[in-house]
Amino acid sequence: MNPAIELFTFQGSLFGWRVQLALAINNVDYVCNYLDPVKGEHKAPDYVALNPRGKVPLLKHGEFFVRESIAILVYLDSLYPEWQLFGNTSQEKAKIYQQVCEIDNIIVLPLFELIPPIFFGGIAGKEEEIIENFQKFKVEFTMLNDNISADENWLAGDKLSAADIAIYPVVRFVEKLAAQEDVSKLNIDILPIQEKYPKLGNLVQKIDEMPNVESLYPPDWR
Ligand SMILES: N[C@@H](CCC(=O)N[C@@H](CS)C(=O)NCC(=O)O)C(=O)O
Repeated sequence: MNPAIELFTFQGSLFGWRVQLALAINNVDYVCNYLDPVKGEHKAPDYVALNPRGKVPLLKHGEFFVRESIAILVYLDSLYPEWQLFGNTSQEKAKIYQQVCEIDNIIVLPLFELIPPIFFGGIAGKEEEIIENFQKFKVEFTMLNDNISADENWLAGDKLSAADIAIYPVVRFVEKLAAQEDVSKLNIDILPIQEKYPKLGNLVQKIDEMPNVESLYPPDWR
């Protein structure tokens, strides 16, 4: 019998959400261990012994551990070859990794500037910086939207890939941040995603409609 799959994540972790999506869409049973970042559970010695970086997500499969959301997706995709999240042909693989690398090396970065003031510290005095960071998303979302071809509907090819799974939580986070009451007064003009970036909006909507995805939406965001 295959060993159980265990995931360590936070409720509402952008990167953990990717792994949860892949497992949920494919109906894989797994044990989800939610760590509490407020209590610093990800820095506790027993967790750091498993993941020396003290970050989530972390996947445990038997005695094997893997961290980094994309590396976890690669591992799972190899465990379940029917998923084909990383393409088949050389060109499909290249296109998917190109998009995933751009998401993690470029597109996601403004979130690290936006999340602390908007969710935790307060935006007073930081309005200009907030607007600038949303502006970066507007540029990137326009590019992503333009790159989705009308007949293929996905970021890198004609079916769901790791690139789509990687961008989904980013879009949901941007939506959530832009909808905060104090932020919405800054006239950022990025919402609704469905109207401003219809093909990208359609992509996240299609993922929403996949099995079990709805239940992964962070409960305290509703
Ligand atoms: N590149 C990593 C990013 C992991 C990451 O930054 N996780 C955040 C939560 S979304 C975390 O663990 N933060 C806690 C910390 O850095 O102390 C991945 O893709 O898994």
